[in-house]
Amino acid sequence: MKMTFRWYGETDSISLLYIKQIPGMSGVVTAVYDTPVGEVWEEEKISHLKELCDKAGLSMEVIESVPVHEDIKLGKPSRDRLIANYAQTIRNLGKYGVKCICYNFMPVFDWFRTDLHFVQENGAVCLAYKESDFQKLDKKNLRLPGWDESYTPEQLNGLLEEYEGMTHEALFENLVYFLNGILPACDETGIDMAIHPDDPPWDIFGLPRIVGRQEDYDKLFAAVPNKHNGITFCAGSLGAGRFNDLPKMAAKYASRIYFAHLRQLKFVNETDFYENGHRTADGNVDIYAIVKALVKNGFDGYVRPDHGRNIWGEEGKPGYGLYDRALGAAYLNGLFEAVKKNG
Ligand code: DNO
Repeated sequence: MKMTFRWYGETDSISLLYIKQIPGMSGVVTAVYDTPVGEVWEEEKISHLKELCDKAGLSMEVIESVPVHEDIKLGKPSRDRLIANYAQTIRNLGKYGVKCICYNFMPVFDWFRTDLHFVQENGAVCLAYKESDFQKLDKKNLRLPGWDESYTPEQLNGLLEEYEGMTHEALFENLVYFLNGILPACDETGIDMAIHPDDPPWDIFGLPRIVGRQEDYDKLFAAVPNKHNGITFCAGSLGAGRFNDLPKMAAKYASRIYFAHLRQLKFVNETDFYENGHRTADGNVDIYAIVKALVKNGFDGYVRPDHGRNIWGEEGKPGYGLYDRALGAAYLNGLFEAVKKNG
């Protein structure tokens, strides 16, 4: 296992030096943030990032994310050019030692929470999801902070219209088409693709979502068996779906899991939850059982602590402050060590 930490590039308020000070930290997970979605990431930008990481003594082997253009998800004619660009980005990343690319195939929206500043009783601030708040949202007028990409209301409405009538099956076929287009670049470079599950793992705003349950993965690997077609096992995303048995999924797909996002959710009723510290005892996700399932089944990929709370007065990016994620990394390092030694 290689412990990593998400770093939002030079504008991140958390420095590489601080990340390096976290015990057991082997590298960062980062991205080129200033290239429009669909364009090729230039080598100069990649090499600049890599140089900064090298200087800090941190590896840059995981990219999160190379975003997938909506035209690819929609299956529009422009997709062939965009897929060729994506493949070129993979080749460019391969030249700088990148081994794993995390991406997602969620239409329009990335991860979704109804509250980015939920205050817990002890004063810690975290992300939360409340079904009744979600139901009150007007999808045509959404402007939520925190996504990798956000749209103007006009762009958003245009996109939502383009997706009208999109079925799960059609979206799945577009995913397969995309993978078949880029996997030759993965075969050449050795880079593993790690699809991030839908968060939450169900359809939202009438948009189909296709990566969030065990049967989705079975279907994906049957359609595209290439070993570079793999998973980001995100405990928080998959765990939001109470139908998922996470340790079972971790065991079953361990050989396809190239990257694990480990984090905790605390349910307050059947549908509503907030994100908590990483410990197994602090929520409903059995982090211990997941780690055990991964280790026992030969997982040897990258791990990162995922969304943390903002604690000790920190006012970090929601989910991405320094302190609680550092505590998460320390906890996860301990768990992996114990499970490896004692089972
Ligand atoms: C949220 C993240 C996601 C993730 C993308 C991967 O905190 O886990 O935004 O980076 O879905 O493509």
